[in-house]
Amino acid sequence: MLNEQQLEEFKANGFLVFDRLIEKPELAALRAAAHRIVSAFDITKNQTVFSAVDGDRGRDQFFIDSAENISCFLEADAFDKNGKLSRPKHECINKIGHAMHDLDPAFSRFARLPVFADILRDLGYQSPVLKQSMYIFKQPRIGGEVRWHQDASYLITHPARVAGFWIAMEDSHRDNGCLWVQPGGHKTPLREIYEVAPGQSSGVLRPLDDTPWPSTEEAMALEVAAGSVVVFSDLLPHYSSHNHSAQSRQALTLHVSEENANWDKKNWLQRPNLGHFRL
Ligand SMILES: O=C(O)CCC(=O)C(=O)O
Repeated sequence: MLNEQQLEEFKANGFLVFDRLIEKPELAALRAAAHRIVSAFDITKNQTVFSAVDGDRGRDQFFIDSAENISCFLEADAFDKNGKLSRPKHECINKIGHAMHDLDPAFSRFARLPVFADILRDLGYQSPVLKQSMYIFKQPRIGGEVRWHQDASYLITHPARVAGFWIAMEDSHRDNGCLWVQPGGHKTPLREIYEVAPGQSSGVLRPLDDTPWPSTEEAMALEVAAGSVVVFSDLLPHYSSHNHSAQSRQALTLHVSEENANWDKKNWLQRPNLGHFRL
């Protein structure tokens, strides 16, 4: 699947982009599945917000439980100043997470396409297991910023052995909040770690290293067409801006870890019931 040049690029930059790797009918099936999940979601029963700008405060039991179910999280800016939702339900959702790849037939089938396992094997994964899936809407006008972070802060293994796939469901560009990365930034230290003590329903983001996040000059915007796939290392700093445009920027992410790497007990994401699916 990967040629020598791509392997060298991944080693040097910490990420790789595959232009339009996923066919349009596959994208349409996932978008329809996401739409179905939101249609079935009773927004009067739970209005948990997902915001990635607040140092991860506000995570709660609903968030922790989403490790093993399919949950919808709302955009902070979907609420007006009186705390009422200001738009139709389908335009209020920040993301769906985190076990669609186990529990929803469309996501489950997609995540098991051989292409993902093939890429991982070429990158040196011997026994990759799927840990989480997220469908991120980046809604028009209100899609929130995802601050600079490294995935190893949230998916902790010993040794660090996690990879992320980011799959563009729609064309993604600076205006609608595309992904930004720091080429080569996977060689920088892990800056922080999000840990949940056993039995607790929220965690703490603990600083580890004061290396600054990338400057504008060091960052690269990944403006990609729908169907493109980015694979990145767990130490690669990445970010996406608020979406001020009138277009959404939907994306699916899949995160995997090496089965033999030790999954930390303080990870927020624990899967005692669903176990692990090996790709
Ligand atoms: O899609 C985005 O805006 C950010 C996704 C991300 O940060 C992640 O998957 O780790």
